[in-house]
Amino acid sequence: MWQDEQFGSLRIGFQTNRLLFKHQSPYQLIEVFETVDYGTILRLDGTWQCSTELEHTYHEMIVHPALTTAPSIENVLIVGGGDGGTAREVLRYPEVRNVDLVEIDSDVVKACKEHLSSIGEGAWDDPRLNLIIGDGIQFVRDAHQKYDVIIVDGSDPIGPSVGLFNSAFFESCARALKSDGVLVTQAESPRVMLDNHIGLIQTIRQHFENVAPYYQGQIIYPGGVWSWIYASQSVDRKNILRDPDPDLMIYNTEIHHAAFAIPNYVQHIINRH
Ligand code: SPD
Repeated sequence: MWQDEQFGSLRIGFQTNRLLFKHQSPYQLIEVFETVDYGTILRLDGTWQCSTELEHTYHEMIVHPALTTAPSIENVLIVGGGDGGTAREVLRYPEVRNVDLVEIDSDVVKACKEHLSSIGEGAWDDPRLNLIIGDGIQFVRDAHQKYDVIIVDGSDPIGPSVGLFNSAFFESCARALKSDGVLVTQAESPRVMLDNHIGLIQTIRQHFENVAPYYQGQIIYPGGVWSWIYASQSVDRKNILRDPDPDLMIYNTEIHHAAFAIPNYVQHIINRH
């Protein structure tokens, strides 16, 4: 049986063996499928999130550009990321002392721990991880401490993640970050969600001095190429301070520098604003 995500007139489909889990949480429809070739896959409100076989690119790219360049990485906040993959990558660094992971939907965490457990791996049992079930937007707004790194690993700007794309949220993030902290957020497909992508760059520029989108291919999301945004007040994203783990599947220092190359069709629009 084929299952897909439909994005306008585009479909991204997987051949699946069976449905493992389906539940309407207070926030979204959660579905988990066993695929024929790509492991177990999570779909939220009809949109693919991660598969056990194809998740590494996304989780490595959302984490390591920030974690290799931020001057300090002791205290990290993850907003979203209920599958545990982003936490797993952050916790590779022995310098990390505390990770607050704020996920709005406890049912996503439950489903991922049960059906996609290889994604979170040991992260869930790591004493440095502090899982908070709650609204990440409110959490950042009320944050009393300052983080070294904030990573926003939400879904698309619909449903529970819509507030993770607006100016007020990034204003709170700027306040909750140290002056030499680094923020990274997932930033949609530049190819088929160009307005969202450009809009997010402009929004984050209202609150951070240095704002740079970066890119990498993704099989499971519409458009085939995905993006993240790196933002800081003072940190030089080109200055890699820590060696990446050589066991990573994709991320290395050359990928780091290459990923920040901006395609012309994006650069031309950025130049006009
Ligand atoms: N179109 C879906 C974008 C989802 C990005 N977040 C995925 C969560 C993986 N931790």
